[in-house]
Amino acid sequence: MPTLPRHFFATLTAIFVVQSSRAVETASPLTLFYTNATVKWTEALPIGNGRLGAMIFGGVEREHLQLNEGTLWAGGPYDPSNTNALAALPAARALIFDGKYDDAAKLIGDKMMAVPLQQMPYETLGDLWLGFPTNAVIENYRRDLDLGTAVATVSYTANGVHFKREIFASAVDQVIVIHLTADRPGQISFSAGMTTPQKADVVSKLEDRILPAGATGAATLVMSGTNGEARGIEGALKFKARLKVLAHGGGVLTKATKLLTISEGGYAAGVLPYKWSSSISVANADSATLFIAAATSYKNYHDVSGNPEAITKNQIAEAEERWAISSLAKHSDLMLADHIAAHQKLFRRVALDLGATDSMNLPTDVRIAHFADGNDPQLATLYFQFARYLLICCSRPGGQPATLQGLWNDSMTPPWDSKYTININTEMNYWPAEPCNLSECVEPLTQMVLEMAETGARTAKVHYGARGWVAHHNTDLWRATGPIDGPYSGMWPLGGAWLCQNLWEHYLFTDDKNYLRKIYPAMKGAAQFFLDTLVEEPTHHWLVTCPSLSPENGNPAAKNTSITAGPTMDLEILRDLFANCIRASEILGTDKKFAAQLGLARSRLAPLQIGSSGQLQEWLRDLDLQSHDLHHRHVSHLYGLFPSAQIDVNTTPELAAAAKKSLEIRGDQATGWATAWRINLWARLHDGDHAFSILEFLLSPARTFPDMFDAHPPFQIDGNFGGASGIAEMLLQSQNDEIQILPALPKTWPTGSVKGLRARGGFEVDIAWKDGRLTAATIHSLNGNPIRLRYGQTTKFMQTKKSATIQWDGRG
Ligand code: FUC
Repeated sequence: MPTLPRHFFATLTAIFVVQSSRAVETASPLTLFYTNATVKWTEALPIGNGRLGAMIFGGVEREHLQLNEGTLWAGGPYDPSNTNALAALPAARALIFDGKYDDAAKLIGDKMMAVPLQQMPYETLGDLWLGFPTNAVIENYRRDLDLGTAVATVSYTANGVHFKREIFASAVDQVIVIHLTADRPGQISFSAGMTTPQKADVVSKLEDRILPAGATGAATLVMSGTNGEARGIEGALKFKARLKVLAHGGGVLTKATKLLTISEGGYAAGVLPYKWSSSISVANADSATLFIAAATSYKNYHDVSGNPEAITKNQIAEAEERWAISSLAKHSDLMLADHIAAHQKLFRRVALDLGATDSMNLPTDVRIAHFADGNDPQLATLYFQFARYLLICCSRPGGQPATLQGLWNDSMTPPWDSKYTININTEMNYWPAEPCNLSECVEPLTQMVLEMAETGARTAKVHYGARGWVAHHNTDLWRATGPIDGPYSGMWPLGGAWLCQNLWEHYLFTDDKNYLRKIYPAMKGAAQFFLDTLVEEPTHHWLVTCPSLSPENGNPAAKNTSITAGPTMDLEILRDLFANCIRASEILGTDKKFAAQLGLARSRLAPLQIGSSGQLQEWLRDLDLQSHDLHHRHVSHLYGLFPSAQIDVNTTPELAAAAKKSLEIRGDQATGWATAWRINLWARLHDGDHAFSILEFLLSPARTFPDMFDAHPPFQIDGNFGGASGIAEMLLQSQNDEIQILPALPKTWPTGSVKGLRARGGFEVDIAWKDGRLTAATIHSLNGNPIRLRYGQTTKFMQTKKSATIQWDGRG
């Protein structure tokens, strides 16, 4: 942050003109671009700084930024425990072991669900609208998003004047910045207003103090509001959004009047659902800069005493100082330069080249429609890098983890509340984080799990009379951990245990013992819960979970419920959790006795079983082929193959063959995330061509919106992240102490290279290949661990030194 006092700049006159030439290069191949503006949200382009997000529509006469702030959810701190649950637990178990699954489901639905039955939704902050003079002849329209700079640009020529809007969400300055420029002076005229469906007022004010250096006018719009109640939980948050407009040349004025005639023009709904209250107008400026700051009073899941007024005021004041410094120094643009540097620090770590064709000159939506034609390998690169871009934009240290929609949601009642579904979706969001070299982006997830270990301890005690902690299939901003929605999807106590696996992966990739020390109590608590709640099933006396379910898939032995005991996925997750805890206790030199208990319990867990059709069984009994839905989207029992590595083509070939059979039965096409999961699974089976054929479906209009957001449908970001993870798995795998180079390279990418992928054990790997053969692998050893390399059937064991680089050509 600048150290010079604000008055220093304020006393200088406005002879300093902000340069319109900025160091932004938007012609990079890693650019999404379109030749038309849009009014559809899934065609708008996302920016974000991990906390503030915007979707940019790019209208010529009416620019629209739909805004989000990561902590603006409904409700307030709450405890969803149901004090009737524990008493019903023995009867529910007895019914399940008696085969009376539907009766068990009824009892669970009546007595054991969380109160309230649903959690709190993530909500939109509102919208910024900019109205520009109409009646011009528009030429050369383009809107784009450069993934390499994280800057969105809208440009066009109107009556011979070239206009440009550059928009970015700065993680450094914690504001969204909009630069409006033209290639002739005096051309920037517009009005700005904000609307919101939240309970809020918007007021405008002209600056009553001396203007910052370089500005000829300044004005502010302030939106002040409170969040809403949901499902009986009162809203407890205050929030502010602040728009600052700085003009150069021309003037700024506020008007407490209606700004635009919103009913005219082609908005989807015809008329906007909200009312204006205040607005700002700028007339005939040479250029203008807008800052948007927003914050809520959320500090953490039990503390809502933050001061959004002070936070946003400071953010705007600091942004203004930085802007003035640029202006004074005739610097190109400090904020932009810092923003790009912060983004590139993460983004540039991985470079992927799968080949390039002329298709790259086509608009992105056209390319998506034609990906299956097979002539556009660079679109897969763009899709891969878009996911990395999205993760950087929606999951930065200090913020909230990526929701079902990342950071971007235009609704008060979004699909599945845009929260955290932890029976696959949230875990999938973080699959690319480690292999794709964005390890820092896991921090918000780590923080959330540590907090869930606190709230989940109460759920464990009240619902199960158990030690440790538990979370079911969803959580929200308030870290609610009870079983929600209904028994069919909600009565699944493995959500926390699975999330611990994501955290363990962070340790495996980074080898960071301090991190392990930090997460170990949460891992231990998750395991402790199951030591207390696993029960013996009557047939084989194996230890199983009960009640539980195989996520969202009906129990074939029941009429209309998923409720069962010991679904395969649960036992796979617990096999990992217990093994990880045992390993962690050894590394940290603690909890010997507890580790021994875990070892014993682990050996008694129901084993993986191969069914009569050669498939990996999803349930304790061989019921798969009697499934109510053979092509069900969830492939939960294949967790053991991916993301876990209990099933492996090299070490457990029979189980791998069974997993393959199950995958074939399920089929290739499903919802967005479920399609993406299948890519990862086929990559783990070392069938790159099959994985690629599924990628073709994922990257088609059926599963990818024009702005490249994944289509469940509706929009859900997990498919983007799962898809990028799948591409990474095709090129590099590192499970079971082995670095596998090009384990699932499809024929369609005969020649290419990737730089900067990460492997478990602390390695960074660059790979180049030609005509389908490895030409060079370069392994940078970050921690000096030994490694075994594999290319096809060739393996090679190597000792490494910290910071050493190893070259390998794939020969033994
Ligand atoms: C799980 C999935 C659905 C959807 C929802 C958010 O329940 O089964 O397909 O993705 O999460």
